[in-house]
Amino acid sequence: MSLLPILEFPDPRLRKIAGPVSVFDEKLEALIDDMFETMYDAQGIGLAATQVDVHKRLLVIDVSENKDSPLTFINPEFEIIEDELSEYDEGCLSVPGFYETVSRPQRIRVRAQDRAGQAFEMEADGILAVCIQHEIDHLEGKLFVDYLSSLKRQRIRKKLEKEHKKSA
Ligand code: GNR
Ligand code: NI
Repeated sequence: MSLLPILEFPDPRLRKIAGPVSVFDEKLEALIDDMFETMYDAQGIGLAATQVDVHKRLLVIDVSENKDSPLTFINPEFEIIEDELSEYDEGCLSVPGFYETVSRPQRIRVRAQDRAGQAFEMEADGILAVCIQHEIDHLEGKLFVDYLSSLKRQRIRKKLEKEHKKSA
């Protein structure tokens, strides 16, 4: 297994739209394992393939306290069950150090495939619903900063660009 580098905003590769996963093979299994290792190492609750510069519709999540409930979603789609929005302070491994409130539908139904290609369906609310929507946004090239004012987004971009120059 290996840790994968995580792209950071405003890297233009985070804006690519991911394509469907059609082959369920050992290479995919290895990528999923590396994504979990990378997510746990970074102490994240989710990671989309886009963030590790793989533009395929694949994400991993673990919102459990003990980090013992890994969930893999391949080719995920969701529908809103409850139109009501709820607010959550979101962060992102691709926007390190920044947390801002985002409103999203609070209950969703997700359809996806697991690592064996088997289709499944589940309902989600709370932090899991937030995380799934945040990750599916990544697959569409979208980041949580896109929900903020352009002023806030620009401030975050400038601070991160400065950080990137320092460490370059
Ligand atoms: O680790 C993460 N925490 C988080 C907190 C609130 C809302 C969403 C998230 S997802 C984030 C990991 C990440 O960047 N996934 O794309
Ligand atoms: Ni993110």
